[in-house]
Amino acid sequence: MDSWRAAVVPALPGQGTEPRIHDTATGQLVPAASGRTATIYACGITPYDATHIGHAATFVSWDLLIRAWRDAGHDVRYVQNVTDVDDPLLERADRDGEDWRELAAREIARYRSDMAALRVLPPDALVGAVEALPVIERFAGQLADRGALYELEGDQYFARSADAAFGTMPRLDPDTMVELFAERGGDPGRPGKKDPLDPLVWLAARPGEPHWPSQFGPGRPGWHVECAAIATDYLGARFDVQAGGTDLIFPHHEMSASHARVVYGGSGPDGPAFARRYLHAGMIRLDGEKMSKSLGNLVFVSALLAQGADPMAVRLALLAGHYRADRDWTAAGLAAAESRLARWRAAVARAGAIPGPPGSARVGRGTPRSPRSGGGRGRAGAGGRARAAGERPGHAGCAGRGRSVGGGNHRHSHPASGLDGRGGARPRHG
Ligand code: 5CA
Ligand code: ZN
Repeated sequence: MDSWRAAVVPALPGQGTEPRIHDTATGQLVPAASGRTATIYACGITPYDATHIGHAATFVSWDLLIRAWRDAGHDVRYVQNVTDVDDPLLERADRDGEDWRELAAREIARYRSDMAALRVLPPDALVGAVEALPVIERFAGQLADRGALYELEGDQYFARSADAAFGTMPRLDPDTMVELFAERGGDPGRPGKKDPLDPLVWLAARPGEPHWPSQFGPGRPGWHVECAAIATDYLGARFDVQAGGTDLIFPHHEMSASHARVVYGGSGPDGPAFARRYLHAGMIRLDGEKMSKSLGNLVFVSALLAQGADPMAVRLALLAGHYRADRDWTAAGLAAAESRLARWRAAVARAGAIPGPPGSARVGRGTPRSPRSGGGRGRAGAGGRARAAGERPGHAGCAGRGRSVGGGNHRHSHPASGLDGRGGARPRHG
């Protein structure tokens, strides 16, 4: 499906250092990419109640990594899905008496415009589950060929016993896995399953629900097989990073990885199939509670922007916290980001009035910007250094430079932050 228009990223002189990330699977801080072309699959939205500020925080975090990769000289291949058919979407459409396709289309449109406003760079491929049905069915067929599926009352389940490495990434004990599986869309208690943790791969058609013909009979795909199939079809059996919020560590990311290990191999010289690194963002809360569709305690990006919030301040408020930390969204945080942004813009405007030495990096000269690439109110002319006196960018405000993305204690400006600060010149070190 269509993605959204990319903001222009200024070309900065010099090269950033290799971004490193905390890998959930190992608990280690490791280089995020393994080759010149960095590859990332980010789990995308289920299109209802999107985009809330928790979604935005997560996608801004991946945007930061992608910019840092580019700054470090990588090409990036970025794929994201849209779960445009699944139980929660159908339940919401049913509750509101709306056609599920119309609900999805409206929410995807809103998501696209929110992402563009926040200057989040679009994925190279934004792939809906419905358009990817042939890919998903083919992948599920490969699971069946490996003997990893079994039928229960017409539904197809994945036997987790088919994957010797099942459960290694999240590093959780079995009881916790069952608990999380039940909380997050699984059905551990369904009678007849071989193992409580076996997930659905193909759900046979239910009356009144959408379904498509397939080798398993009419039905629709399960959630985990959707991401396993799309990620490996677009990025290959092995890719660098699988990204999502911490609520996806288990079961979703582990199930997708487990499916892929069965289809493409769980060992070998290149390591197990699927992601080399697992990257997870903390949960955004409102008044201490996880912001979630089911709780209904949502702050929408579109509502904030309609109320006049500067999208660059929203972005900066999100980047002011460490991406891995669970953290609260607050009006005070947004106000602090607004004033920080105003200080930065004023400093850039002042610096712009001072001619730099010949050959110095200049923003606003040779750094094209899109005509309407992210709102913002301040004005700033050409100028070199982007940091206001005494100002330190937020934790996640920069990446690379030998530090982890989102690692704190920075001493330089924010060349890769993606802020449309009208002052993105690379700071001169030394
Ligand atoms: N479609 C699936 C992934 S395949 C899904 O989880 N959709 S979602 O709309 O619920 O979430 C989209 C992304 O936002 C996921 O990475 C999820 O982990 C993240 N997310 C959801 N709620 C929050 C929150 N409160 N804070 C931070 N990230 C969140
Ligand atoms: Zn996913």
